[in-house]
Amino acid sequence: MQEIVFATNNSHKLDEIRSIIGARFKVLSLADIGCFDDIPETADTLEGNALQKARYVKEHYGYDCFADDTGLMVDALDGAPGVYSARYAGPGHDSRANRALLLENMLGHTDRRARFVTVIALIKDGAEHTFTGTVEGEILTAPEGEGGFGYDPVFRPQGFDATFASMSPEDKNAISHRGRATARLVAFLKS
Ligand code: ITT
Repeated sequence: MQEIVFATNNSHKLDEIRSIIGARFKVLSLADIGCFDDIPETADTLEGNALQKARYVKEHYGYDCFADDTGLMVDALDGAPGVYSARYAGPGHDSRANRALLLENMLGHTDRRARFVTVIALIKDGAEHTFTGTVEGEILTAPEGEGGFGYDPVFRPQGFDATFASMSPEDKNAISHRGRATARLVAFLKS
């Protein structure tokens, strides 16, 4: 089976990607290759950050790999938290605080439209490629559901009654930003 490194420190992302492409590729984690670094993520675009993470692993560890960067773009907040989604409520990755700040900033807004965007950057055989996936939806006024991670409890995808956090992992992956970007990655890897 072909091996590929997924450059992420987010175990939820790793689980999602493995359940999407695990049958075809052996997806190695950063721990699997002995990388415990705090990989810099200092670009101001999703694509820039995804490339930065993938290049770091290639340069320092020599593996072909891919990385994703994801943002939640909220129309009423002029696209925030966007590329700063991970640290919206301050340094660190406190999803509960990020969700609370988002709901607070959305108080009084009737336009609840938002979208998740994932950009996956792949470095393979000396070339760089990017794949994007998007899902439209809206921000609820209170969290719903126990599953998922990050902003999932406050995001309801268009055409569904449930938040991502209320869906099974399979149902989320079938329509999600990461699921769509991953489908493009897989199509490329197969071609
Ligand atoms: P890596 O950079 O190590 O991959 P991260 O958690 O920092 O992991 P991102 O910068 O891509 O990942 O994530 C941006 C934020 O968006 C972060 O707060 C995540 O919890 C959240 N997020 C990412 N994917 C999500 C998803 O599918 N559903 C809900 N929230 C998500």
